[in-house]
Amino acid sequence: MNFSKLKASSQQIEPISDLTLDIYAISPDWDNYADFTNIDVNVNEHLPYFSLDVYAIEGETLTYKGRLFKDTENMGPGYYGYAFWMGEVWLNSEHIQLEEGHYAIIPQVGLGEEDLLLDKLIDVIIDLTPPVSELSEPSVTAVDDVGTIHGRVISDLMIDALGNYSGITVSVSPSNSSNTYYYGTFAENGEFSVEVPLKYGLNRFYVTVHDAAFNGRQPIYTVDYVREKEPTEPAIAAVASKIEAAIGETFDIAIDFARVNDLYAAQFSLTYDSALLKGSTGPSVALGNHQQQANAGAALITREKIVELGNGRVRTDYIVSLVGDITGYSGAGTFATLHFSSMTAGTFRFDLSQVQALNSSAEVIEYESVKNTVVTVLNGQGEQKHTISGKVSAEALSSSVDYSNVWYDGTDDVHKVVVEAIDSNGTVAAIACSMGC
Ligand SMILES: [Ca+2]
Ligand SMILES: [Ca+2]
Repeated sequence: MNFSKLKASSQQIEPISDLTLDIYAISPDWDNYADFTNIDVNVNEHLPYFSLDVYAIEGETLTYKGRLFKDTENMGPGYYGYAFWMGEVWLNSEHIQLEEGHYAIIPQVGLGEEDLLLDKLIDVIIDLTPPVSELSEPSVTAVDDVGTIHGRVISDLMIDALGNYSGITVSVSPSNSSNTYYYGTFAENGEFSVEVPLKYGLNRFYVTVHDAAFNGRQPIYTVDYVREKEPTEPAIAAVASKIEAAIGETFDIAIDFARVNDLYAAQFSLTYDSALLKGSTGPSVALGNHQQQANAGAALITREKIVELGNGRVRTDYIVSLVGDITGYSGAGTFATLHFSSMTAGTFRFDLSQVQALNSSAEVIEYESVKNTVVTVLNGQGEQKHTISGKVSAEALSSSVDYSNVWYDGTDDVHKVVVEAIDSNGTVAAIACSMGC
């Protein structure tokens, strides 16, 4: 290596390097939060003069504010630290405290103009004022169990100095968990949003908006949000088409289900008064449509068995199932609709039991609750528009009579023929017992 090359390389050694602050924003108000910063620098060669000067940054303009540190004792190479700087400088032999503002610390390694090392400039912000902010109206929006707290940070020195919201922190703590924090995100215009979990009932949150120097570190907003509990609907319910019916007037009991996923098959038993005249049972429209969409050509399987309990009560056991390798039905609907009428007045209970639903993997679907219903049949009210008379013979049942209109209710040797009058909409208008009743 010749001498000229050695000289060239030595000139490339920077007199100082790694001038750093451990925090860039301070609030020297003695509250133990960001009250000072520590300054470190590597001195790489003997410096007959070294100072750290502070300039105010106003746009593109740097204005000298004073001297943070000066050494004229020929500083040797090494690693130097200046601890606990709280924003004081020397200016004209006076020790002064800098005001709030955006400053630059610039090292100087000699008294020439070129000795002010502008390329080593570091920013520091002295800030004693909390951000100015507001909450939106409404302050909370919610989707199910996720709430979002909305607001806006209007102004802060940090925003002016940094040109963005990176020096501002919005945090939210739920009142029941003081160590849990949710943090906000900013839009470019300073609007912030914080997602929070919501429980049922009153949710109280404390909102803190602080800057990087921890001004505003106490909550400034208390936000309340009440999440209403959804009324617990019975998942399966016997629902009467009429609460009151006249003697001879038909009414339906629909076995409704709500909010089910992947329903493939179901069974239920409905127990009712043996004085009632039960007509046909309409199959599930929802499951029937689903079957047609998923596997057209196959018909829903339904099975119905009627059991005389002998205590003045009758029980209908009903099974409905989709057919084929198809996914189940999701949504609400009806398992079946049972048609009734009564020739006697009274209050009649319809009680569900043995309710079970299965999904397409033959797993049991849990239900929240099962609800029964009551229908009162009143004397002499309403008028019976449809009169069914005459007699249907056993032969007729097997040949010419339309099965959709005649429902044969019989077990083994007991023959009971129930006839329904169907109106033009396909609605059961009247039910009469024709034989064996
Ligand atoms: Ca402080
Ligand atoms: Ca501030």
